[in-house]
Amino acid sequence: MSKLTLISHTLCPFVQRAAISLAEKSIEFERKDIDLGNKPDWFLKISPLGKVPLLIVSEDGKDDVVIFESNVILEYLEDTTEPKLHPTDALERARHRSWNEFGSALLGEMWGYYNQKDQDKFNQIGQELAAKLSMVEAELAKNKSGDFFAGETFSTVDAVYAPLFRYFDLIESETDISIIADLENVGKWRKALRERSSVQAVVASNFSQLLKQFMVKFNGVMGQKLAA
Ligand SMILES: N[C@@H](CCC(=O)N[C@@H](CS)C(=O)NCC(=O)O)C(=O)O
Repeated sequence: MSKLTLISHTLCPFVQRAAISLAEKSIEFERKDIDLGNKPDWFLKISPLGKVPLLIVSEDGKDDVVIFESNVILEYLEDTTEPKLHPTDALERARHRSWNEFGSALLGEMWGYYNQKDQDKFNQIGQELAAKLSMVEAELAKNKSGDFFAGETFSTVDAVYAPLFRYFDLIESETDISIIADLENVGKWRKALRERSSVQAVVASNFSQLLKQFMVKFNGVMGQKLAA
């Protein structure tokens, strides 16, 4: 069995997706959080993009292998470990991968949203985020039962979106912004993810407070609302 080390950061949503998958599969791993504001030399040497997460796979008698990019880490875990979170049907699996890519794009937009200093651009990104999540709402409506992306079973898509929804949870609880609150299926999905033990397990108990401090520091439209 390989030894797995997840190079992480306390707040990183991309790290969380890998950690959630590992928790769902009950796989032991070592987590090493680093300071992204002061990246250690050993990290810069092994991270081609200078980003977390990295999954270091150590096997007896072999050189360590560094896997980077969170969706690739999820795929590696799907290829090598049980239970599978991906569907068995190839087309369904491809659909899940497509929505995982969409989830990465949404995280990019979320970053631009809470960084934004210009009120008009902030409003525009908010509308774009809401429009994209309406597409997710329509996708969820295809399920006959169950509140996860695939209905009853937890999948990698759940691991990918759970960290995104933490931003919305914080924003809705601390400001007057509720750009996706009227999306019914997304609302049920968010609740199911919030209650999932693997999702809860991958962040510190003061995560919301830390995330709030992080977003306030940017002193953008969102930061000012959160600080008020
Ligand atoms: N596409 C990458 C994104 C990872 C990413 O953006 N990580 C951020 C932290 S959440 C990072 O390491 N940023 C450091 C930097 O860009 O210097 C993935 O999916 O793994």
